Amino acid sequence: MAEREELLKEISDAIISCKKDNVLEAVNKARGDLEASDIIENGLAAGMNEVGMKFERGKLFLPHVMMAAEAMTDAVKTLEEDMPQESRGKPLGVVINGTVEGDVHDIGKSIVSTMLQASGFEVYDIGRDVPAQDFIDKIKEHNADVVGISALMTTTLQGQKDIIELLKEAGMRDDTVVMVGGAPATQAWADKIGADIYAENASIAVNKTKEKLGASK
Ligand code: B12
Repeated sequence: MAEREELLKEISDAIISCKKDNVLEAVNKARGDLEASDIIENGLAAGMNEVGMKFERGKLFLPHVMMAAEAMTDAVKTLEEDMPQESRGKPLGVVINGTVEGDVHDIGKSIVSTMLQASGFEVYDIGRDVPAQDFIDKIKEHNADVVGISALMTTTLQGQKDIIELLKEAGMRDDTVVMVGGAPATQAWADKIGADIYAENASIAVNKTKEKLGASK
């Protein structure tokens, strides 16, 4: 069995190469040995972070980032098949999860949806570039316990606060657990806008949601 570190590095290097075939090959090689969540967080996402840094330094350009993003999305879809679904009679809670209006970044948000679903939550992923009012309407429609709000740009972060304000106006704030995330979000930001949960990655999001809803596992 190849070393975990070696397999993860191969995956992250493949993402950095921005070639879909390389990514799927490296992921398929690791699938038998490593858990899907490990591959996603420590292989694919690690590579994507590196892509982001190279983009910032002008070493990679937007078309490369788009190719890497597409490869990552496909790889996560493939890995969903490997995730043991924690099947219970009743879901641990109902979650609405989306990316704020004006923001098309959805890779991280979709990973959070996938991991919550695999952990026994009923998840409605409402997509990206979602108007604030749509979050409120979907929470009502599905009688959701939790709303996950993703924002990947400093310019769209404010959208998280807007949704909290709308929840207050609708008299729904006390009945809805608000969870925020995305690269520019921090615990300090979450505290400032009065969110209930901040999570820096999908595994932490699952643990904190379970903790908040009092779910045992
Ligand atoms: C991939 C990418 C893209 C792809 C997105 C594809 C897609 N389908 O998502 C494409 C190429 C389309 C893109 C476009 C743009 N991008 Co872009 N993009 C990135 C990049 C490189 C990686 C993001 C990513 O997917 N990371 C991997 C995932 C796994 O990590 P993540 O998203 O952080 O998610 C994890 C956590 O944050 C957390 N999380 C995420 N969401 C949530 C939600 C909840 C509820 C919780 C609890 C947790 C959580 O858990 C996730 C999993 O662990 C970042 C760089 C970076 N460092 O983030 C830039 C970046 C975000 N983009 C940036 C920019 C500027 C743009 C563009 C404006 C570029 C342009 N000039 O046109 C456009 C945006 C258009 C728009 N209106 O939205 C900037 C934003 C700068 C800023 N102002 O803050 C960044 C930081 C790059 C940079 N330094 O310039 N981008």
